[in-house]
Amino acid sequence: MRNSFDISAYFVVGPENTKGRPVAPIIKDVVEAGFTCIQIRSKTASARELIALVRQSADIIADAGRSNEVALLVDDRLDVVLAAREQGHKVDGIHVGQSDIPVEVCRKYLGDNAVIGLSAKTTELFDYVKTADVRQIDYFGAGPLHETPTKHDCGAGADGKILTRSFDDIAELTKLSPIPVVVGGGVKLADIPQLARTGVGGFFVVSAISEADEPKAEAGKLIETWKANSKRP
Ligand code: TZP
Ligand code: MG
Repeated sequence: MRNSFDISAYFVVGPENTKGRPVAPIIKDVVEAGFTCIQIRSKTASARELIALVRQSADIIADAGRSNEVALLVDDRLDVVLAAREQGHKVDGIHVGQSDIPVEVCRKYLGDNAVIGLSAKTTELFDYVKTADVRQIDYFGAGPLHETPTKHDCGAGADGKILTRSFDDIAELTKLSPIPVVVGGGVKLADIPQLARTGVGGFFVVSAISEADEPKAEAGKLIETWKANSKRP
């Protein structure tokens, strides 16, 4: 999976994002619409709830016949990834932030074939992506494009002010980074044409889909619009 993963259309979700609706049917919609990466992320669910969601997601991806194309990742929780794997579920990797479990430790426990993503530093972003040791990392998450209620502190600097990224910033970041970059934070359908034209590796969304009245239709529109505007093959 590490050599073939695709971050172009990346959905992040947990039970706190779905307006009280069950998460698994929304994941099914998104996988069927053609998303390439699913990240389970919850700051409220228990370990058991997360493991169950990982199991359901792995089954959904397998039932769609897309286990070799769609990466299933978990935010932060190395313990959940290990427990789910121990129980026989296919989880491809983890996404961590700058204050989470170090990527070297994740790599040690998850193996060479795992996909490991890291949220890039908010401050001094350009210098950071140029100089970071990326040997253990498969992609950077970066943003936000806009302030977002889904993650209030996303993009906050030391002074608490939120720093958002312009499309020009994202194009520059894409050129500087030695590994693929996926951009999110406040991304909506209307942003996708310009975002795709920056050449960045992909977009990630939570609420654009998880709060939509019709998640499958919304996921389909996001993918179509990305493909119609992306410079990548
Ligand atoms: N990481 C950075 S911003 C963000 C995460 C998980 C949330 C993005 O949510 P939304 O609803 O797409 O703005
Ligand atoms: Mg984190």
